[in-house]
Amino acid sequence: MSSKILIIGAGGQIGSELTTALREKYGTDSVIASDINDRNTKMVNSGPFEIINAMDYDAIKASIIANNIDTVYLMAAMLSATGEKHPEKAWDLNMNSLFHVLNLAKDGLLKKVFWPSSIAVFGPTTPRHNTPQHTICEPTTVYGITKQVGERWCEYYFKRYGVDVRSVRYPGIISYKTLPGGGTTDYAVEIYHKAITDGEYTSFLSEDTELPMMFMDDAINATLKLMEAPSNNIKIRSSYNLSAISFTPSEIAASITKEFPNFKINYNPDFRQAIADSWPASIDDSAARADWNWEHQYDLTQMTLEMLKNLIIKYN
Ligand code: AKB
Repeated sequence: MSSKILIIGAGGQIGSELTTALREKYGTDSVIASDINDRNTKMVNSGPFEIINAMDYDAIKASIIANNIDTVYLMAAMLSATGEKHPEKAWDLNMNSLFHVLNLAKDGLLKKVFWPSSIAVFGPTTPRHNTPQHTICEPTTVYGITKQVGERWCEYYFKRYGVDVRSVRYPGIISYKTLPGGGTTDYAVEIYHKAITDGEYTSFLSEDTELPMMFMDDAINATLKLMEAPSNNIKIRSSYNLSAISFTPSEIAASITKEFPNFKINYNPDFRQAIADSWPASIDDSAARADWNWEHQYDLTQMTLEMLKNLIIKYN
């Protein structure tokens, strides 16, 4: 029998593109999208959709039973920048939703779970360059703390209860189809929009802040690949390092200037600078490449061309 999937947080940046990809792969009716509201109308109208609050255990359980779900992608989370404004809410949302899904899997209602972690699990004491899979993790944001603790719980549920939970540590994800919400890496999406609409952009990170990033297509491919890999190949049950490209605001601006010579970038760092300064500049993801054949496709130049080409169409 083919798998029946529930995506929690399907209206968000990664969730919405993941829903489309999973529907293309497994069929529209096999993938139930859910979110706390129906604001993402494209998502709501593109196939089965339910309103589910990720903190509502009963609602998640009812949907799993009613729809014969065997796999959950838990994409709802409060990200790093918003999390610093609402630390307790970030803790409640990010941890409770994870426990609900892990417990439903432990109770035999699910066969497989995907839960995203983040480069935010690392902190200022982590080696900044080519950050290893296993290293010091002393995150300084509440978002990073929830992801680090979540990773420990995922591994615990796998070892203690045999829950098939899989995870990657996403870097900043860049897409022309959906906007990110409340992250520190959001500048790398905003800059492309502003290049088209205003011809200039004021970055909230300083010009030489290098962070790990990835084009959305690569992030979706990684997610699908990880979830399709035979269980025995998944040697890491906390979360896999995942890497594609690293760049600074001045480097992404230079890649835009190649296409739009008049594009201008200004710098006005805000509270997000301190978050970015606590994160790695580049990531060693050799374990993901070895265990489930992960490889990325897009470099900075290819990503910039793809972003600009599609945003020109969108704004015209
Ligand atoms: C954020 O900036 O908070 C996220 C992330 C790196 O997890 N994009």
